[in-house]
Amino acid sequence: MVRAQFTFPRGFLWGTATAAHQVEGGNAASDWKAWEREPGRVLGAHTSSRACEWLQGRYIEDFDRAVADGHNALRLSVEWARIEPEPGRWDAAALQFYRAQLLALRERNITPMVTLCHFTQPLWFMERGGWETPACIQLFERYVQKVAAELGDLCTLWCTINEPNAYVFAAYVAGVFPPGRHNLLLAQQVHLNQLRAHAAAYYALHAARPDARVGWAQYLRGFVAARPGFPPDRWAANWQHQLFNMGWVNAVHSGRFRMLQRSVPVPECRGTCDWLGVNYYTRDLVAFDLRRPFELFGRRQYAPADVLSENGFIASHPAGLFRALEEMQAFGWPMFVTENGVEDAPDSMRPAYLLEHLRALWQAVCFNYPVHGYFHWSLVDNFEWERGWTQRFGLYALDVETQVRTPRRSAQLYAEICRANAISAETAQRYAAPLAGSMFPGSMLAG
Ligand code: IFM
Repeated sequence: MVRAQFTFPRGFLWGTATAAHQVEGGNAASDWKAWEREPGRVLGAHTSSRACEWLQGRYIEDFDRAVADGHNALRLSVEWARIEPEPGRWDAAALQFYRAQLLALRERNITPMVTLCHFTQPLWFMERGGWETPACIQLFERYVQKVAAELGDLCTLWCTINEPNAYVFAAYVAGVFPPGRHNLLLAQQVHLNQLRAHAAAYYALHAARPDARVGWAQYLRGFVAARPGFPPDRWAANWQHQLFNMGWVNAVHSGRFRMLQRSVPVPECRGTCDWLGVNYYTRDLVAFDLRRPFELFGRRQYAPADVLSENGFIASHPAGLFRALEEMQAFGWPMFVTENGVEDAPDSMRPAYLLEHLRALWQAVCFNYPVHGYFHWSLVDNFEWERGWTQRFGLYALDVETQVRTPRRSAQLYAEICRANAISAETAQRYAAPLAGSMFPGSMLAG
């Protein structure tokens, strides 16, 4: 067999991404803990409960798994509600808990990337109006200053806010995240306030640590006109793309934030990006639909021929990852793929999904797009928000009761890629034989 392989640049970061609320457990002072207690909020009345027991120290065994699998980076988040359970009161034990995590990563030569806000907030913050009022900017800044002072010596890569667009959609449009609102105008205000809070965090981190490299993780979803020859579909797809995907990106680039009814100057946000995180999972076909004002008159659906994940949540479209990176590289920022993955308990789709998305990533690297790492979502199955434990994104399967982790085949596949810093034809052949021929065309796989 020809020993063909797609090789990544030296020093490329390979890891997984996690979020505090989804893996730690016992997150008592957060808005999500309260939300989970309300009937009907989470599928099957599931709760995060002990999650993956990182709070009890199981992060150590998970970091050991990561290092054994050849990962050299890991993205995790710190929990604001744990660090500041009451306004202005800092919890020393919580800060110590995160210091211990970062030290454990350093001992294993794993580069940490720390997210400061991943979908959860302290309950007290939300009771004061949360991100709806401009006061959120100083409150977030104060929290970030504290984290930078306490943890800044242990981390360089900082992600201010995870997927602000997905958060705003879930919490203020679809109403499936706390505070469960359905208000487009408020959604835009929250998006703007978070953007300003991001900028304040950017400067706070740089003031505390000149070596800090600060970005955010942008959820980028593909939006494609369902009927490309039908202008209203193209209009609806473009609107969704501009407002959902590009709002923050354009604002940080230009210093102007575009809202539905106007555009707002945000000069303080301009340039607050040392790197851009791309979270890419899937793409939609968008059809114009007057009955969907909340979704900007676009009805989103997967194409009939799409390969869908276990619960139909994700359609595999690796070309969308390439396209996202292509569009983003025009801004000139270094990039990481900060999330990508698929819910798939039986691991029947994940090997091909992973291989095809990594090939798309490799193509982007070959085009000299400045992508410096990839973080798979996720290391171990974890609490998937309003879908509870019904969706399994882990390279390792989790038995929530016993906390036993079992590697899926994809854990091995990903480990081979991380260790080699490359995807070989032989690896593709072993994990996704039907795909290998198209990934490595010609006769090289024969014999
Ligand atoms: O689990 C989430 C994560 O918290 C944010 N990005 C998408 C993931 C999978 O749905």
